[in-house]
Amino acid sequence: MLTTEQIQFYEKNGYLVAGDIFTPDELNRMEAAYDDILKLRQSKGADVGALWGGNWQKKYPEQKKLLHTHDLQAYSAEWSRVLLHDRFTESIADLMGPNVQLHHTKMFLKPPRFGGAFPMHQDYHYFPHAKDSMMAVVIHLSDSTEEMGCVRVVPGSHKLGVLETFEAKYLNPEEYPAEEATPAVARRGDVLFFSYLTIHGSGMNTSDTIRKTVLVQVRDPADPPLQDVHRSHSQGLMMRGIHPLGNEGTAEATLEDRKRVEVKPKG
Ligand SMILES: O=C(O)CCC(=O)C(=O)O
Repeated sequence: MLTTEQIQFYEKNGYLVAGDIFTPDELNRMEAAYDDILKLRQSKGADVGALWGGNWQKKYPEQKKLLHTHDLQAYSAEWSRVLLHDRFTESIADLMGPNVQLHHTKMFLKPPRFGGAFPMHQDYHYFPHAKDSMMAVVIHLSDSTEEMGCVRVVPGSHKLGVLETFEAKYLNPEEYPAEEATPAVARRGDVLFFSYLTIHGSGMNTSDTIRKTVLVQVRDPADPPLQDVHRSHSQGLMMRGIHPLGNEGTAEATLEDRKRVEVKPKG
């Protein structure tokens, strides 16, 4: 359970790093399953390399691709279990409210010696929702220091609303320099929560150590999507609580269904 101070910190800053959610044994199993998923995907010839396109990359000429795979729960029961893990979902509910629904999962492995960076952005632009309940929950399977390219956030930026994007859905790097953002340094096992309106990105991994994370994107089930985009495996799974609307307004519903739900389009 998160403390009142942690909840207040999240409300004020739009992000929070918290520990003591997973046990060392659980983390070992989660990491072993993470490694197995990546090996399996690579052995099947899947393209697991990712790097965000656009001119922002010119600043990082030496950067390598990240390794990346969506939908961990489609490959591993260990990761399906994480989605229903009591302390994990309880900590999300402490910040979001009692009902927590899955949007998608993805892993990132940032290789040592110049594993790729992320330009500063808001996740809103990838999957806009009516009530902005959407939150990223990043589970750290390794430490994540500044040198390792930890996530960086702009505290309080979730209160700025939806910002204009620049090139490929990121924010103007001149206006929002990654170096000036706050490093969300984390230790193995720590969980980073941030709103999909919080401005964030990350630097390259310039260290000799691999950075391993899994990002679980979650929402309140009563918060309908504004566009039919970014569907993924198990989307709509209830991770905690109940779905107060039934199917209506969820990713499984058709756009026609969603039109019946009162939504407030963003400007
Ligand atoms: O893991 C990172 O370094 C950043 C991830 C991120 O910004 C995202 O997936 O939106």
